[in-house]
Amino acid sequence: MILIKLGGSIITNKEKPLSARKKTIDNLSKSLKKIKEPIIIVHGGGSYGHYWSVKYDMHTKERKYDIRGVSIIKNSMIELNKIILDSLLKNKSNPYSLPPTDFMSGNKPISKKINEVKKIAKSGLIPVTYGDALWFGQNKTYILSGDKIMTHFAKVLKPRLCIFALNEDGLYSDLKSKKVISELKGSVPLMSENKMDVTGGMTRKVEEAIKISKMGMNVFFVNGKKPERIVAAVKNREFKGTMFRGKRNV
Ligand code: IP8
Repeated sequence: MILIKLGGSIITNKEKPLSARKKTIDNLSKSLKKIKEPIIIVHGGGSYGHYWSVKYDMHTKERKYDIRGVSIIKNSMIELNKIILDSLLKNKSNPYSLPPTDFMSGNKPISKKINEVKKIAKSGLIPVTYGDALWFGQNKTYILSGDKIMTHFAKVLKPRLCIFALNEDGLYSDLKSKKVISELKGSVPLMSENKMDVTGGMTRKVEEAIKISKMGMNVFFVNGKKPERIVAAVKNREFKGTMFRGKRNV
């Protein structure tokens, strides 16, 4: 079982509201078709969900946000999800759209439901879920990041590998030379942040990757614009990107 997060910055142009990178998505779909083991896809919000979250000042903290914003954010994520599903279908995969309301109750993941997702993936369908605006309770709502979903799923499903497809070659040891850290041990370099991102961008990804690797699983950061690198990593051929080696009790 492989868990793959398609980052919002790879599937959309974050500089331009509501712009999906359809060609990149198609290339990803074509490569993912070459993976012959069960996969689950999680995707981010990019210039869909994040654009509206910034506009309506909605964040990851559970609060009473503008219900108009909640509705519009949710709607935009369905639109982006549909673009991913259409691309997978067109490229002969069988996606199974899975809104996070199917496995979340408030801000808690429902293990029983997540275990069912594994069965869906094993049947040959590809569950495709995404970061979203969610109901919390008592008129409060919040933004659930796709990166958090990765951790929730990893904890229950124990995938063989967790992949984050990014708009970069991996984590850089310094931003100037763009030298990629091939394996991460110890401290994490500082990262610049994007104001377009309400869920914390790269910092959040690294945090979740560290959590997952501490649970014992390997996490791999790879450039989603070079989807053949995803296939090579899954087939254990070559790891061109940044690997967070799974270790327990660190
Ligand atoms: O891009 C956030 O998901 P992420 C989705 O995975 C929304 O952090 C609605 C902003």
